[in-house]
Amino acid sequence: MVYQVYPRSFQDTNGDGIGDIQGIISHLDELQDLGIGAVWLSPVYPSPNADFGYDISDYCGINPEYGTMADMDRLIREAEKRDIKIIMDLVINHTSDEHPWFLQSRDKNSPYRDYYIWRPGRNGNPPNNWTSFFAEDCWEYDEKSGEYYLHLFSKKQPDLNYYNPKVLEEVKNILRFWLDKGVAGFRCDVINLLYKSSLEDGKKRLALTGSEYYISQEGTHEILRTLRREIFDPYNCFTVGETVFVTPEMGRKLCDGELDTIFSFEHMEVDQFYVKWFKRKFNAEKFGKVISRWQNALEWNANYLENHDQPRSVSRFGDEGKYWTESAKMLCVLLMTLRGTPFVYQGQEIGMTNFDFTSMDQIKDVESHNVYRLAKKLHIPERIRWNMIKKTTRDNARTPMQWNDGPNAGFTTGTPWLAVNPNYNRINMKSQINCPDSIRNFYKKMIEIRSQSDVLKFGNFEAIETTKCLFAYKRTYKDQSLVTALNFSPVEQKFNRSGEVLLSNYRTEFFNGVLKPYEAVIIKA
Ligand code: TEU
Ligand code: CA
Repeated sequence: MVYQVYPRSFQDTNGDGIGDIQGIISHLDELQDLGIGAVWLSPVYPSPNADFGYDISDYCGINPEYGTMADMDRLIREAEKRDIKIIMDLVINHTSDEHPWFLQSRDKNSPYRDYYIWRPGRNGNPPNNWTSFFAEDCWEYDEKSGEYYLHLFSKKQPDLNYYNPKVLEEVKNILRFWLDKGVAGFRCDVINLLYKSSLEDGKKRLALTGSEYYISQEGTHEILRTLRREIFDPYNCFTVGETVFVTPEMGRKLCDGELDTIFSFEHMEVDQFYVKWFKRKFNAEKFGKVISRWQNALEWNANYLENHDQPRSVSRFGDEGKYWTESAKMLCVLLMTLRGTPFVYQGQEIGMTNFDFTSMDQIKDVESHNVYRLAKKLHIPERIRWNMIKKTTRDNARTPMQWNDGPNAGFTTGTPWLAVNPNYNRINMKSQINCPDSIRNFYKKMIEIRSQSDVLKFGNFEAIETTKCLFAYKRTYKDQSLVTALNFSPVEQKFNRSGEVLLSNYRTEFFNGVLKPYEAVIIKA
């Protein structure tokens, strides 16, 4: 089981309002107590923070805001003492525009020119019609050399050029550097986009024109097979790919001799119209069907309901009001009873919710600002524009971790870089850690049950029932089976089975056919 830490928002120890590595170390005991096997650290490398660490200016350093390399070494050692592995974030589709490679690349005659993708314009326009993930042009003109560079994300994140074999050599060195330090693996950022097979105009789309030339191309598969052979296998290192717009077929290929597993996105898309900014009502039936399809498609999934890019799951798929506790626990059961590696995002284990943002200046994320600007350009009315951002902004997940009911939820003694959710009086770690019925301790219990159950770890998956309100499935290993039934609604639901309960968010005894609001049951079958 992997626990994702977003270091900037986890725990500040020196009062600058920014989480740091010492802060992570200070909570390792609690994480061990929760029962986790690994921590995935969102980027801690030096970065100008255009995209808070996903724009890296030095792959083998530590951002001074977060501490020093000595702190990092200590974190690895302290985690190891507690049997916790460290997984680093590997961001190699792009660097920061302040990375020394890029600074030199701006000079046409530099040996670094070909580290990036430079092209002349077309009659004063960009080289092609592609659009970026962050709602802006994906070509930026550079005065210095009179050409454009490609950036699929912000203009401060120029894409690397994998036609240049030197780039992959650099990547191998970065991987060796961290593996030699004792990290156990990598979460590989947008790893299915590395290789751009052509730079011609793409088919016009509402979002991501050009993507047919860079999503899961053969060149990317080749790169991953090389890394697997030369680095991942020799170091016995774990890899999970973040693979956007991946289909089951692409996923199978990426997990065959390339990565160990991948994050797919389809289940994050059931509450949207075409792009994530246009939200629609959550549909549990669709959700269950998508999850089942992926459970069957891959040998081993990376299961998640939250991360630093997604709004909070209890606000989205559960009920942050009346059934807050019940629905947060129900989602925990879902995550922990699927086949694959469960990933829990910081704060998910205490049921943290979305933030009630009231204005754009509370929001720090570059993506949100770009989308807001674009929506204005497209004359989308202010009320709609604001609603888009408020519900979907990635900052919903990035507000500081709520440790206690003291000032700033115990995150910092200074001014937090992003506002703390005012509900920290009600939702915080301290109030939950010693309360046996809390969401946090439900996670702990569920993690323990999972770790002791061969059925939950190794069993196959079979969907039983998927309706508007109910999702039920069976896991089987050898001659043992467990049935999980989840009620995604505030109304009682019939589920025609009975049996002894292994775990539920309502009962300890026998299940007899009726699920309470947002109830989850695991039944011995
Ligand atoms: O995200 C890739 C990605 O495509 C999205 O999920 C992204 O969050 C965006 O919202 C798309 O609309 C990864 C990282 O997780 C993200 O934090 C980075 O900003 C991005 O790559 C660029 O490195
Ligand atoms: Ca700090």
